[in-house]
Amino acid sequence: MASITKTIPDDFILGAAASAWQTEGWQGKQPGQDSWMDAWYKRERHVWHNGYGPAVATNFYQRYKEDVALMKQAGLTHFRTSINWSRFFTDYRNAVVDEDYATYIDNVLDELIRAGIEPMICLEHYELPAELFDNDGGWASREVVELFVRYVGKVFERFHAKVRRWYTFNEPVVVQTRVYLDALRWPHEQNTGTWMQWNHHKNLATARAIQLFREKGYPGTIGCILNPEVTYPRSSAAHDQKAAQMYDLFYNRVFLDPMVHGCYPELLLDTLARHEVAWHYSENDLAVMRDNCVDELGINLYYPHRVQAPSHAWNPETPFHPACYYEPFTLPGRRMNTSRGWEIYPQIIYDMAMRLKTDYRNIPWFIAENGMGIENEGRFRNSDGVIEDDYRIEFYSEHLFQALRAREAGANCLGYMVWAFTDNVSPMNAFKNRYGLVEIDLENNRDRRLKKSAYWFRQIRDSRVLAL
Ligand code: BGP
Repeated sequence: MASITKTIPDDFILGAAASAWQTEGWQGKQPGQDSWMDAWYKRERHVWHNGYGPAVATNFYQRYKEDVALMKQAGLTHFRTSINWSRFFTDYRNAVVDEDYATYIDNVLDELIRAGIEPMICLEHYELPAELFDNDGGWASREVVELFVRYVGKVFERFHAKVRRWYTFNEPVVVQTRVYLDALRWPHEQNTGTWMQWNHHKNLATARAIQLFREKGYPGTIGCILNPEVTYPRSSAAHDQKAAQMYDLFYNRVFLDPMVHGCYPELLLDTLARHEVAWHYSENDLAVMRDNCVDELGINLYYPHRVQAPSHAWNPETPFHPACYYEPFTLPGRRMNTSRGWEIYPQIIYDMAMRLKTDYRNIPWFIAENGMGIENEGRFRNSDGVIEDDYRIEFYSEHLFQALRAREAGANCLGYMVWAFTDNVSPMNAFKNRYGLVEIDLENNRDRRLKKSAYWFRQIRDSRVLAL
């Protein structure tokens, strides 16, 4: 059967992503350098996978040279990871840099550059220092904004000659949504005001980091990695449309609008005020945000979000939760990744691209994460020991196809990065779901082995042709 092909433009990024916390491990870490995720893993033993977790992770800290050689073999043009804020200082409040950790970052960057792979650096990806969460209330505190700006200032100063693409946060909406809207994690308190305060302080911290970056005249671009969920209403009926509009407002636009347009949507401000949600901002904050929008966005996309109008009326006596406007809808007959419980619907990439084109001034963006987590991948190992992950190749091909199609339709799509380069630690279940182009063999000294998808990646990078 004839296949459909697409040419991949020469300047199109073909990369893979990771984060410091999910790969580095605790080797060389000083007391007091836990991130809030480390602290959570220490408290909640159930999230470890057969005893494997962030303590050693993939041991990228000691094995980065091996991994960079594999990146070269797999043909990556770019590699995205983060710097671990919780390890960057031995004293966060006085900004005393941990020289060992800073030297390690320097070495990683040098190794990537020597291999011809461009580093893209995120400044926070699960790495808020535990102390600032436990003692200061995390991003509810204005002090944390100041400490973050000081941290990024030190990072820019040190590494600006080696990095041309910076991102303030990875998925800034997620943590406070799990903690303060869904009350799934400590302190198990539902509080929409605290949730909005975290959002605001992360928006402000992004604008302040951008302001600093530009004032100092550092070369390159700065943005943020967002995970807007493409939200589809169950039907075209007005009440379902409204449900999708409100989910989009509270989950997506709360970051997209300030970062790209420099202001919060009126509807968001009005809705929060109407429900008497307590959060604070100053006119000066809004001015800084207005004047310091992102250069580009990374977009993490995995699955669609489907909603319908709520089936029960909201009880006005209970604290306000945005879910009073929507509830999840399950599409009958949907395609699923059953390991992760996520619907597979590649059209999300095209639909998001068109949204960014029309509603967000066609800002430059790239797919910063897209991937498939699978349990027990060892069952797909062939007689040569290689995991034959054809399901992942199919998943990547279908999603990359939509990104290329969107680019042909005028979207400002700079590239496509898979999650993840190697298998790594997932916050909810450590190593249970494997995402990598490269296997980490936990039972055998964490040996690395390219999966079939890594050979596929190399082949499309060399040919610059994608065949479906
Ligand atoms: C994204 C995160 C990644 C990664 C991925 C896979 O939302 O940015 O850090 O973990 O999801 O999800 P999970 O690890 O929960 O399976």
